[in-house]
Amino acid sequence: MSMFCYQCQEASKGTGCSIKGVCGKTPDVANLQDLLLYTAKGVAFLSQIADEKGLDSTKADKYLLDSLFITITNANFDQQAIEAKIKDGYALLDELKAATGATDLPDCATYRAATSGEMLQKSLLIGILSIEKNEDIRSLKELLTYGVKGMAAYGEHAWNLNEKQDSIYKFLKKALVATLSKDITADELVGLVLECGKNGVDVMALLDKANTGRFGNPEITSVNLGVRNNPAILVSGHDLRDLEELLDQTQGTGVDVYTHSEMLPAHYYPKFKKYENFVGNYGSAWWKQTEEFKTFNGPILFTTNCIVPPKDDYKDRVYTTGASGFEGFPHISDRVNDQPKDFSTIIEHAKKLPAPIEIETGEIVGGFAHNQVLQLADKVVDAVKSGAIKKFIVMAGCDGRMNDRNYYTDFANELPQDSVILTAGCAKYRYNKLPLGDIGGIPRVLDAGQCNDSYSLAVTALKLKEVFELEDINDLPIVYNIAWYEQKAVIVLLALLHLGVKNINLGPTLPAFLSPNVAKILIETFNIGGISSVKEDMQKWGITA
Ligand code: SF4
Ligand code: SF3
Repeated sequence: MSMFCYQCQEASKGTGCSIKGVCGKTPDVANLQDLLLYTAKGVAFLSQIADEKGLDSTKADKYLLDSLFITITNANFDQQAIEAKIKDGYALLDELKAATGATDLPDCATYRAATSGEMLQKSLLIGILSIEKNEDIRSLKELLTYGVKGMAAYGEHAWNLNEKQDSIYKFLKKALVATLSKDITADELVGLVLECGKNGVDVMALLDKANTGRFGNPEITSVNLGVRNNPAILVSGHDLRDLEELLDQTQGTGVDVYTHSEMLPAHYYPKFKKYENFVGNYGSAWWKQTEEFKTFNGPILFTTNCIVPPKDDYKDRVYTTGASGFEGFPHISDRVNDQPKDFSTIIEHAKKLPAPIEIETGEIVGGFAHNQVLQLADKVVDAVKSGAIKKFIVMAGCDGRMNDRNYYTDFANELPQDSVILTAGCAKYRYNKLPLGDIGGIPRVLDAGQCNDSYSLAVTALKLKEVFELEDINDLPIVYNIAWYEQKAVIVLLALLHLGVKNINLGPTLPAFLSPNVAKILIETFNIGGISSVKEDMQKWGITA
């Protein structure tokens, strides 16, 4: 076994990647990510002590967000960048050790590799299979760790927009330190997993505040799928501040900007509508990038995951920034003192390249985040009362490349006319271009936004519960058919559980990191289930034509 990772839905053979990642991660990159996580745990340990002493934790908090984000599926494949982050961690550990005067530290807080070779050697000793032998404890520790990784990603976007919340970083440290414990019990870990869900709600609310505070409340918007005849840059990932700065810097240059995959919802925000060169959305979900980037012709900017190892025909025009990285792609440096990043290289590059080739035409409609849906509340309530809407189906989460995800397209197609899909995340690309029509002017696919905007779906559900004067959120006519892929979906799931949502169906497969006993706890406590065939599931969930 040259590596071990089972954090995403595409884990090899449904159990884990042990030779090379299905995502394209090499063993060295996977192992160094393990070492980065290990170093981050050391930082969390010392930073907790610093917190107790009332010392400033800004640097450690940011380090933890960055380094956890780097280890998320498809975010960073750049060995040198990961090594550099580990070294930054060593410097920070030295600082924290000196500032706190702490002694009796765990290995992750004291270990320092002197060379790249030593890093790789050490990384082989600290992977999850080596450090936790009990299958159930390991499963719970990883569930918690992945939840925390998802939190870190959302926390980072909020931080970039200057929205910070101490309790979130404190929990993050508490969770990471708990995974170091050799005698923590399964019950204690279950408690932390549930607490993680609460912090998941908090971090998504914080990001919602950051995004809406700066860019306005998303509103119903038709997004163009076609192209114009100008050179252009394609922006992927989730970071709206990066997009804003790029748009500012492309003004008057003759370069257009398009969104890809999870960046699509940027079009729903009022602030982004003022940019005349912000043309539309190009292509679909992340995994289609190897086809779509070829025809786009211009440079592509990744602000976060999901990167697929590139094909030769476009690899010389891909850039990364933030937590994302790939060996050989130029990386646009971080902000210094909150000043905008410098996107001039990618803009100059775009000017030399031809305009995108059109791959589709038409428009898609989105922008149904909580504020917009609440404005439509009367209409929605009337439609429910009159029986025009009988069921809402939450189909949020991630898309992925496996064929069995056709299930979600078939499911959307088979739904009766009196049902409405509530979506968020890149899962939407499985059905957002289908001609599903509307119910009295309410589209049958309501897209709230990015995966973090699953928060919006929860706010909408809570509001409906109030309007219909129900005791329990589970009494609403809502079915949860969630698709997952990476660790942000884990925090979304834990957040929904915290809000009291039960009967969530998770697909296309249950996580490889759930041991049979841990899966049993989730099934018994929350009635979480998997999916089977469209027909059987519709029957099971009482969806009838
Ligand atoms: Fe495998 Fe997923 Fe881990 Fe990549 S992130 S190595 S595909 S389990
Ligand atoms: Fe998508 Fe990667 Fe999960 Fe943000 S872009 S939802 S998979």
